[in-house]
Amino acid sequence: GRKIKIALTGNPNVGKTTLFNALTGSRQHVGNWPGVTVEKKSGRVSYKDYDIEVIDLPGTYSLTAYSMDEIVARDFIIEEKPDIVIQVVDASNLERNLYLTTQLMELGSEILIVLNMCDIAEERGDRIYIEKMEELLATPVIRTVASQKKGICDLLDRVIEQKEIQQHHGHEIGYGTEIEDKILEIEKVLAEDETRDTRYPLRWISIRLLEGDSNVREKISKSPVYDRVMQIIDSIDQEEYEAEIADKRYLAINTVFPQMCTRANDKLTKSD
Ligand code: GDP
Ligand code: MG
Ligand code: K
Repeated sequence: GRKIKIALTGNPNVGKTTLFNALTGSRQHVGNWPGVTVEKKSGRVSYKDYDIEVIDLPGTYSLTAYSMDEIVARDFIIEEKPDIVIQVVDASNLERNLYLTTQLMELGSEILIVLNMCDIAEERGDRIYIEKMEELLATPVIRTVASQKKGICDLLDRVIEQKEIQQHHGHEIGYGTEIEDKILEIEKVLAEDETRDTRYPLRWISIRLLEGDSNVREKISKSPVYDRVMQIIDSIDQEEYEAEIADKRYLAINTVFPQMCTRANDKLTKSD
């Protein structure tokens, strides 16, 4: 069959492994990521005319390089370029899960959001407006209850559709004139290095450097333009930039979140 490679990502305890098992059954392989003691799980599913490879990435709250799990997850997404990155989201904890979404979008990957644990959200009386969510995030959104194997076929159908359409999904966040100017400045210098690893998006590297990401810094340390990039970084108040970038992400989330969801608690407060 035709090949599709998908990666599962998401915060810990959102049902990623349960979904992975529901998708791949016994066709699994467990090993380690090269060079590190982080577990790597991959598996296969044959669906319609497709041979789909599924990678269960380590669970992470963000992709900021605070842990080996985060580095493994983001390097895989950038270097192996899965056709689709599936973010498994806990529907009963949607807002908290969106921070990772903003970071995934910056990696430039095709994203599909799986809204898992819909049973819990429903039971509690939360309402999530799927079409609004798809529109605001510019990604497909599929409901699942992985522990009951609900929504699996819908998900696979959508994966195939997204693979065939190959249109870019996901909104990027704007960080305001000052930071955007710095991002452009760094991008320009980085682009002069013809030996650079082109799998890493220039915008992503630039933002990460402004946030003080030492792992990304290490990655470009052998570059002939390294010193010039560091001059730009040294010219800014790095901590201030880091805080402002995080603020802009939370602002973006706070803007879209109330439009895509009404929680049972919200309704109670309104009628008070
Ligand atoms: P992971 O850390 O993201 O890999 O999460 P797991 O797959 O280990 O799941 C965490 C817990 O949530 C387990 O006890 C699962 O049985 C449970 N779980 C997974 N999906 C669902 C779901 O859709 N609804 C409910 N109610 N529980 C789920
Ligand atoms: Mg897991
Ligand atoms: K794992």
